[in-house]
Amino acid sequence: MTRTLTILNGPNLNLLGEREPDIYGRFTLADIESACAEAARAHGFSIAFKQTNHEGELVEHIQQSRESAGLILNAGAYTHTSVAMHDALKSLSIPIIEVHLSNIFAREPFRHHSYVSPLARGVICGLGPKGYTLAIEALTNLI
Ligand code: CA2
Repeated sequence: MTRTLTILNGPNLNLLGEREPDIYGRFTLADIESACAEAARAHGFSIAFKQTNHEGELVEHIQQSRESAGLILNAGAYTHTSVAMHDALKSLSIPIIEVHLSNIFAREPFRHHSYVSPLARGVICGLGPKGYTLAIEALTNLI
């Protein structure tokens, strides 16, 4: 069985560390990738870590993730809008963990609905970058 975990990040997450530090902190996406690689390695896994600002590309990355052992997904704003992403996730049989840096339930009402959550084995939000490494721990236990 493959020992790769796919970690996908949606729109604007490439801007981490540049703006809105009050909401998202001062770390960059590269910092998160390094922490994930280290956490995965400790459990005997490697990672395929990706970010896209495009909905169709996110759908393609989700389709390709079927080759991996599990998926960690922070779909950014597409979490709240994308039926195409929901349909792609529905076609997967690998476990999915949904992650958000911020607590989406403490923010605007339009962030309270997720097209990912009904298809996820678990949801982690509001814990900043730690949410990603917690998701790796959970996922490696599930696999
Ligand atoms: O809290 C999260 O992880 C989110 O997925 C982040 C998304 C937001 O639309 C979701 O509701 C919750 C936004 C990511 C934008 O990231 C930025 C980072 C720095 C500067 C501007 C945007």
